[in-house]
Amino acid sequence: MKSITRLFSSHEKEIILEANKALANPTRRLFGQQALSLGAISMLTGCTLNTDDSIEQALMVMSRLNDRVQSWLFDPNKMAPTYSQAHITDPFPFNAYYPEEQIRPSPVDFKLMVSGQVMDKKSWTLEDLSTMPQTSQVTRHICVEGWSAIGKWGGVRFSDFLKRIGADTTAKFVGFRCHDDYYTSIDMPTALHAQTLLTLTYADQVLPAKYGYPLKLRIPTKLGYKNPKYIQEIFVTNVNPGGYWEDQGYNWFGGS
Ligand SMILES: Nc1nc2c(c(=O)[nH]1)N[C@H]1C(S)=C(S)[C@@H](COP(=O)(O)O)O[C@H]1N2
Ligand SMILES: [Mo]
Repeated sequence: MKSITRLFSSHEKEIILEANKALANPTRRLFGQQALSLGAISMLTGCTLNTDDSIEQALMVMSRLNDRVQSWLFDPNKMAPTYSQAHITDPFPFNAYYPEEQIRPSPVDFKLMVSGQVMDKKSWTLEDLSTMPQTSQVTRHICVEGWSAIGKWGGVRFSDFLKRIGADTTAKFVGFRCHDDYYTSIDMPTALHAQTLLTLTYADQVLPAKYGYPLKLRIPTKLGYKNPKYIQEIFVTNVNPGGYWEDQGYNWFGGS
């Protein structure tokens, strides 16, 4: 994954450029609804869409508008599909912003840090987490790069964890900082969704290094890049913390 340019084909860019021309030339505005609405995008975003850079800027603004629409459409009661164990993808693919040989092992004396708008900021060992009620699910992980795979993850329901630490669930965001300097964040309704799990296992085994030891947040209602591995710190906030890919133009809401 590189920049936002990969999300839009040159054909789509042409349409946007055409729309911008139509906006500049009133007679061309008569050419159909689509061009007009795309022209409206340039008005909404305040960008003159005549270079690649300005198109990217406009698309960033659109992506933020799109976040609001997506979070409004998100149904907290709608479940992602689950599968039988027979459907599990073996081997499950590894992915990160670096190759597998460059995985940095997490420290053995690991403690999960908790910060921001929560009552109890004590750190958690894996043992502490394993004393909480555990659940598991077989779901499909969908990567924006064009592959998907089915796997089994187990751990603590994230809503239970948030309740346990006294998180302010009226806050807007939950952010994640990871051992490999990756970071991401999710909206509170998704954090509280019944299928969002703070996982300690993959295929009933302690999470292997490549799948995110010690902790991975598994969110079957979101794309792969919204599922942080190697979690070091979880924080609750009203300021959108962004994310590694999100800050490079990938859609922040990232629903699948
Ligand atoms: N810490 C961390 N988490 C991450 C990433 C990463 O590079 N670092 N990549 C994301 C992306 S893009 C994908 S598709 C999944 C891949 O998870 P997997 O290796 O278990 O398939 O992890 C996500 N979480
Ligand atoms: Mo991904």
